[in-house]
Amino acid sequence: MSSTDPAATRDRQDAGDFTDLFKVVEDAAGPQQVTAAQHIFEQQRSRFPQATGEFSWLLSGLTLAGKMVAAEVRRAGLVDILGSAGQVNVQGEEQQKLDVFANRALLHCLGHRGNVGIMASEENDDPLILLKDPERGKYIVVFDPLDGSSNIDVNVSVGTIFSILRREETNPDNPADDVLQPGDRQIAAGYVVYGSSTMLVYTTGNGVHGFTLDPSIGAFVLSHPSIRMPERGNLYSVNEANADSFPEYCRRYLHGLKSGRDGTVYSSRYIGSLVADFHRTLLKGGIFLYPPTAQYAGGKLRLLYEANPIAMLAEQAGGKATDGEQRILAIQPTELHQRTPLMVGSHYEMDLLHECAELSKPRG
Ligand code: AHM
Ligand code: MG
Repeated sequence: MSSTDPAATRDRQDAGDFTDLFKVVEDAAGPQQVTAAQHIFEQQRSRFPQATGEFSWLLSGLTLAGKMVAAEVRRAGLVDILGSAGQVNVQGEEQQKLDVFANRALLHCLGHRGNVGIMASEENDDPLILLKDPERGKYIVVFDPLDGSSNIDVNVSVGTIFSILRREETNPDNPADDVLQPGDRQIAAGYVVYGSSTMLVYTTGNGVHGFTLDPSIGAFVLSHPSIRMPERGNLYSVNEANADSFPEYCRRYLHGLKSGRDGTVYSSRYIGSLVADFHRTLLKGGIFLYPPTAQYAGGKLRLLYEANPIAMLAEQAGGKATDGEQRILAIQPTELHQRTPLMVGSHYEMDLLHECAELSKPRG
């Protein structure tokens, strides 16, 4: 039967399929900007027709928190001036440091969704158990509220990173341990980067999509649909001040890139904010590395709320992420604030790194 048949249209709408209705609206209104809220809802509707909308509701809590933090980051210089004059603002309230503000914004926006069972943040020692009943609190959200916050004072990009897990009640006596799931079990991951513009980049396991905050309407607008990381790049990103204590295979690898022996002239870029360094790597290709160092023998970055979400985004965009030995997403965490080495980037550069690591292993 034709899709214009009124009875068939009615049946579809009764079944919750409003495609015809949306088409009528689009024909009448012309092409419109797609907001993050619309995109999230559409993705859920088309992939999980039985979905209740709860997950979209949860994600909208994250976009709201992102907007609140973006607004505060924009005022950061002014807040500092007021803060230095006695740490009290004009309303008589104590000034909050931005990372404390960002943490509170996320806890507030997610804590009231009604479906988040556990939240865990870089800023809190222990996970926060909101709903003990896993049927009601069926999601776990883990986040770094303001990654790279030491860069705030010098006006350099910072970001918020998040990872969403389904609550699998495996530890009834100690629900906090439900957070300790390998990255492969993430059902969504993303970040907001507060840069020259504010961008939200997220995945629910169906590609990676980027949205730019349009301050004039206060909405994230789809600007980078279905992002693919280039197969190969010409940038590497690492804190070279630590190079003397990197594992030997990393030093050899970097030396190889710099030598130009495979015909590519590499440049180095290092911001010191993981979100910003990864965002560039995602769009331009190449590699980001934070290997083990003398100071951080097990790596510096945190597995659950830095490496895991970044690794899911990288893989969804066609790139790779490892700790030098195995896929980041395969690591079984044992602690909430566990650290890991992180190497993430384009296929070509990651395969080359893998070859160097294999060559360095003792033959036996
Ligand atoms: P933070 O979460 O306390 O801000 O620390 C993590 C940051 C990452 O954003 C960045 O990749 C790394 O630390 C930079 O470390 P270093 O200054 O040692 O190069
Ligand atoms: Mg961080």
